[in-house]
Amino acid sequence: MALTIYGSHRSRTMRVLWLAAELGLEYTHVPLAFDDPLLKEPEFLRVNPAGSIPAILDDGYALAESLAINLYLAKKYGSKGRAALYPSTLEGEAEAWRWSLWAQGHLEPWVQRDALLKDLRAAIGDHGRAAIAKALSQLDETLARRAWLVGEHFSVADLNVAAVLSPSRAERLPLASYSHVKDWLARCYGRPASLATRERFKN
Ligand SMILES: N[C@@H](CCC(=O)N[C@@H](CS)C(=O)NCC(=O)O)C(=O)O
Repeated sequence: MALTIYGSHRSRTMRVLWLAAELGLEYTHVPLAFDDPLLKEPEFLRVNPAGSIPAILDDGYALAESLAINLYLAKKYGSKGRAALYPSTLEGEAEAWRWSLWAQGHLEPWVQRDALLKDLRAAIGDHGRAAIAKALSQLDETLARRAWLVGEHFSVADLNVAAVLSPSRAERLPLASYSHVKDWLARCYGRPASLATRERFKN
């Protein structure tokens, strides 16, 4: 197996680095920053035609989109064992897709860093805040009923949604009103692989 992960940890690549740590994967890390001109050069565009990070090359297979990368890696390398990161049933798999797509479509656009939200706010008014409240309420109601998003243990679905609510984003959100989300995030980010990844890529 030869896995290369492209992207600085100061980007959405962090969520792929976290997942790789959960799986104990070995990889080559190419820490390109989001504004590195190399992202728009032919060599990188062959890996990701969108010219953005994260992207991976796994035994010659190129893939982009952080949450898709995590689903792919979790399915390929994390499908076995009692606490498998990738759900073992068709329904569980569908739930992992559902939560990942939900996080991408209904959560991530609204929890972008403050600067971006500030720029958007003039155009969107309070809509962004209402959308965040709606998404967090939905997540909180789900987590009031169950400890993890899919199945009985932590899975790639939890990682993908928690990654969108990264600590730097979460600290700006009114999480005190969403105690189940707050507790779940603490459990996700308290995992040894998360702590180790954040320690390893702290600078
Ligand atoms: N939806 C994509 C977003 C990728 C993205 O926007 N990446 C940023 C860095 S976090 C980037 O590379 N921006 C530079 C660019 O798009 O030119 C994902 O989740 O991977």
